[in-house]
Amino acid sequence: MPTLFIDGQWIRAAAGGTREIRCPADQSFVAIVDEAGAIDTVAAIDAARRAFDTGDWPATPFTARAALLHRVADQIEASSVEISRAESLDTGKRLVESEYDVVDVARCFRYFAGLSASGGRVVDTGNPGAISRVVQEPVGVCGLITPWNYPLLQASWKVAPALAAGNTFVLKPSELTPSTSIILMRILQECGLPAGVGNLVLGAGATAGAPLAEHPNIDLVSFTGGLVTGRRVMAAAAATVKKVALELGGKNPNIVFADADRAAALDNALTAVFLHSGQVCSAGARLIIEESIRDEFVDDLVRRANRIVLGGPFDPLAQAGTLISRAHRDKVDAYVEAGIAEGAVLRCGGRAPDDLGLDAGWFYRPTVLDRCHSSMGCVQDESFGPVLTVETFRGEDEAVAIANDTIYGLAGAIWTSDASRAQRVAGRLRLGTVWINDYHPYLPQAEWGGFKQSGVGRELGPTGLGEYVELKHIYQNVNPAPSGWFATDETGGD
Ligand code: TXE
Repeated sequence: MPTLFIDGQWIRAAAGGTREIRCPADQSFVAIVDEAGAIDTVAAIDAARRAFDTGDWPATPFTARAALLHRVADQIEASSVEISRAESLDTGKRLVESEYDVVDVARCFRYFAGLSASGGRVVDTGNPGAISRVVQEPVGVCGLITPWNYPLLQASWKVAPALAAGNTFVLKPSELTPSTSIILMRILQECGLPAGVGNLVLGAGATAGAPLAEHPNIDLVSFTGGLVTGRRVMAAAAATVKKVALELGGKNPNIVFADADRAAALDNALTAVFLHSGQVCSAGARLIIEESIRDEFVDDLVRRANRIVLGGPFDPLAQAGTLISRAHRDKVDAYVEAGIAEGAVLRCGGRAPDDLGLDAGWFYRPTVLDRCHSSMGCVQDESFGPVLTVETFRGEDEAVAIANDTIYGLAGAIWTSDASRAQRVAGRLRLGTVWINDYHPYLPQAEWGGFKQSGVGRELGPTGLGEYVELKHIYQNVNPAPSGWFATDETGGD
């Protein structure tokens, strides 16, 4: 079956290219999908442009758009088994994690279905003869570029608000994980999305993705992925001054004070960094711990990390899965090697597992690098793997200074039993999300995004919808009259 969806049709790539998808946990065959080139992406942009400029969708009443989003959420829930399985096969993540993701995807569509984008406000003109309104309108054609770690979830964070606000879009998921985006487009089609409103292109970033940042007919590009690619997307978008939203990951601090609930802090320090093998933009990859408790805490953490069971997506005993690709595992390994060369002490992991049955996958043992400090590359750079660096502090000021000493600013946590300290420190951290005595929860109602080089703009929440909205000021003089600013024929001039 063709897998590009352009102008309401499932089609093959113009040049006939295809790509084979294999499960990173064992290299088993998953699918062959079409590989778009720039020509296909431009065709998709043209379709989205026509649907926006001449179609009904942007002016469709919000209630009708919301009803469609609810139908999509229903269908996602009804297809949960198929979607979770497809997500796990593409990413290698454990099935239970994919199942959680599908619940969140449906929730995201419902949230944006309930958030009206058709509002506006009346402005006091100070003139009884004039009416002034600021109204919200869709931005236009949106280029949506997503990564491989949470393929459908990240697509839903963009597709749902884009549609809620009345935009049309071209979605380009990661070339490594296309399957659930294909299912999403099928569901959108079944739920009655008009032709051209939603389009899907699959393929490599440099060919299929780049036109979404460069093309003058794209009004907004929303990108989630790596920092280097994000900078490239932003630079390309500058040529046509399009709106840009970027979510670029982080190097997130997890600060543990000596007065924290030790058992909870320890358990969550493991989840913070090793969930999905660290391939999470908000992973708590920097443990910043009060010096007085460091030895015992880190010893316990290493003991627990050593016991984490790795396995494939359908292994019921597995607690963590594989990395996405050989290239990514090589990158993580090189990062650990560089950390050791810089003086970090390897406490556990630092290698692929020896377990029989895992040798065909790109697994990497949970790794702890001890005795780190913030001037080290392994603390500053995102590994995006199961690697924790450990730094210590004495006192609140030093904890804050160390945590903020990074180019990133996505998320992080504070563990303490002192509520006023928790609030004080939360206020001083330059992060888009701060958790207190918890790690990882997010809500579709609350904005998600980063300070500093973690990104531009926000996803989720009312501000997440706002990225997909343009504001227009409409001023009407209900009693038109000459302004008298310039001389009239009667009053002067040559
Ligand atoms: O992501 P890329 P990669 C981080 C993580 C990881 C690193 C690189 O540190 O190791 O990024 O990962 C598309 N124009 N994150 O190389 O390249 C690409 O096809 C337009 C953090 O896999 O950023 C894919 O769809 N698009 C992150 C998407 O960009 C382009 C999640 C992301 O790929 C493009 C993933 C171009 N020139 C990795 N080049 C997070 N924030 O959650 C590539 N793409």
